[in-house]
Amino acid sequence: MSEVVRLERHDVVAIVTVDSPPVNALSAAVRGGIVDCITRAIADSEAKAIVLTCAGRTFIAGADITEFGKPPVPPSLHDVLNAIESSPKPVVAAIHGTALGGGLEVALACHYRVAVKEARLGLPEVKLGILPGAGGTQRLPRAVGPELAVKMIVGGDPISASDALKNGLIDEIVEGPAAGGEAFARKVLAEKRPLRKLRDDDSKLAAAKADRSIFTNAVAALTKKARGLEAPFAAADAVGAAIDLPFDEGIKKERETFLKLVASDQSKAQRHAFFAEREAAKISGVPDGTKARPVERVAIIGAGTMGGGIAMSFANAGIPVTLIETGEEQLKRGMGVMQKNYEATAARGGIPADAPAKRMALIHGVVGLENVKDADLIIEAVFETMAIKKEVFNALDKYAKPGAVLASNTSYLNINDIAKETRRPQDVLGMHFFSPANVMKLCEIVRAEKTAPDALTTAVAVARKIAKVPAVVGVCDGFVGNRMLAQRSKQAEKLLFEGALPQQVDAVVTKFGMPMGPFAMGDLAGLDIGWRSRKDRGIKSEIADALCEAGRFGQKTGKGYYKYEAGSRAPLPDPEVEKLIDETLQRLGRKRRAVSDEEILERMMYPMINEGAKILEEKVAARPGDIDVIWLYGYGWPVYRGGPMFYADQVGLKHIADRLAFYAKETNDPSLEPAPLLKRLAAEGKTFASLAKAA
Ligand code: TC6
Repeated sequence: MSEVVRLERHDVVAIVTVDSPPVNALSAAVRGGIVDCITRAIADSEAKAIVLTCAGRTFIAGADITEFGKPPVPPSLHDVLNAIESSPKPVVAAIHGTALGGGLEVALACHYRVAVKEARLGLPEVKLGILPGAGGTQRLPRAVGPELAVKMIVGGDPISASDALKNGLIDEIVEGPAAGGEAFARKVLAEKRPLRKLRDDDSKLAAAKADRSIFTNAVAALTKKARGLEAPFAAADAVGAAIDLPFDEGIKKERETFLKLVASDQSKAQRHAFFAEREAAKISGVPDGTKARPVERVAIIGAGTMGGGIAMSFANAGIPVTLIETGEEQLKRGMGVMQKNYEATAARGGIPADAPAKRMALIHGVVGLENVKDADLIIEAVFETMAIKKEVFNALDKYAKPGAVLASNTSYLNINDIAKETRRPQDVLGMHFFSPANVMKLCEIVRAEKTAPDALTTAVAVARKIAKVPAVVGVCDGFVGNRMLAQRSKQAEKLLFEGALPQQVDAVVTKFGMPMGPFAMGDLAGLDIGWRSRKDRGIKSEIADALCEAGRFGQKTGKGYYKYEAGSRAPLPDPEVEKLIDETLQRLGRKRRAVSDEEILERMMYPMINEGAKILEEKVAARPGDIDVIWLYGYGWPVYRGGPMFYADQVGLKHIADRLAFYAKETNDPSLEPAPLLKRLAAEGKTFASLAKAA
């Protein structure tokens, strides 16, 4: 039987090693193993000091999240910490990889901490909708002071080993974790250093005790962006308790808040998002062990908004790219936009001052498609017209080296048709980035009919390498995200015909937690694009057409569904729009009715969920969690609502199916009829999540 925690002794130093892949999470077995080994090391009269270290790729990366919500199994994490902290022999944590959450809390209970220089240390619990529940909110402020503690606990981002050393979180940077930890333990013994217990050391709290603004200012800066989230505020309160209360009372408060948060809907949603993101990286239907093709050189075709954003994503990850344009003029313009973009970010303090030059040096701009010849991955980001895409892929077939993965960034077009332009359809797939591509994390990886498994694996691996969140989807109009969004847009427009105003619809959607409503989004994207395309197709949309005929193209003309003051992007409701809507409805012989916020919310969300059900049935998405990931990372769906399919399960599928059937009848709209899969699950009292479990 393989032991998840083992004990050995190198003369006077006992070494406790956690060995529980993949990330040494604190499962019941690991907790039990640590308590057992620490107890045995204390009992071993030969051992004078103890090192706690980990095998594999990382130090303990946290509590075992899969155990949350299940009945607790002893020993608790508090029992583990007590066993360590109360040890009469010094315990040294030796850290490599990531010491996160409960992992860092274990280290904080040790008397000393050392880490290798690549290590990262953090308390990311807020990202799971909880707070550090094993003393982290009380010990970390005592280790590094409340200001940095707030930053780490309320913000949730880890810090580097060198910052940890600078701020007193670790005692030394070492070469290798186990050997370094052992050497440090010998030093502690030789120098007869005392047992340092953070619980007993309030020295770093003194400044904030005297001037609470140190703490409140740090909290204000971090909670600004936490709209709708419960955990960051609760975490801030818990750190406040470290300043205001004795240690044991602070721990009690932390524990109470932890138990409340871990049972909350928000935390369930955020934990779902964590696992859904990791599941999404696993491609269904691809044989186990399928290896990604090596990608050393990347070429991007088109230096427009999308191509430039994609190139920046690679440069941000330190990967050189060749950016190809058809002419010097276009190339110069594209390179200029990226340069300006980087400079603006640096001026805001978002990246170091020398980053723009360093990153631009990684983007090699050239003219001519023949420059793709050395690339292992080629991403096409030219105009969204099938004829042009076909032309490009035709040429790529001629110039690209054998085995190169050929990706299109199309957001709607049929990848099967694009692949047919080449003699290597097995190498062709979609990599649909979202605008602005250097910021948005989602990448829909589109699997075409003939895409080879290893081409898909390559695209997923590359996306992760440039810090994107990949989700594999099938071919259909708009793929997953935009196909669902189209249903929402359709209902948004219909609501205006029935009596709602743009600001009412948008307010309901933003109150739900989306960053923007459909009309503000339309103004941002520009209303003229849709207008032209409707004209080409001979389609009418009276209100949107009337706006465009009045020269209201959105933000770029200072007015659209809203008006905008010069230099501002803040949408302001405009009585002229209301008048224009009234006139249009009168002309069409329609009467405005009062539309409730509840109806707006249901008609914004449920049709998208219905489309999601169709997408699952057609197997365009493999799992409901993949759809959630797409909405979380591509459209700003609030993480505390877990994604549309998770949200649907919370609301109840029967309710959603009933309401859709109701609206289909009420508004005479057959597209709102519940999808067969939704109907079936609703009738069986099941959830979308049950499909993932059955798969
Ligand atoms: C906490 O500690 C609270 C304490 C209070 C208690 C009172 N549990 O991300 P990867 C799995 S809260 C269970 O692909 P990487 C993951 O699902 C926790 N499983 O790897 C995946 O499984 P799969 C605070 C976990 O190298 C596999 O490990 N800690 C956990 O890109 C590999 O994961 C955190 O929030 C876990 N805690 O990144 C840290 N962590 O292979 C969460 C990972 O079956 N973890 N798995 O799909 C991370 O941020 C990253 O996993 C990483 C490694 C940076 C540790």
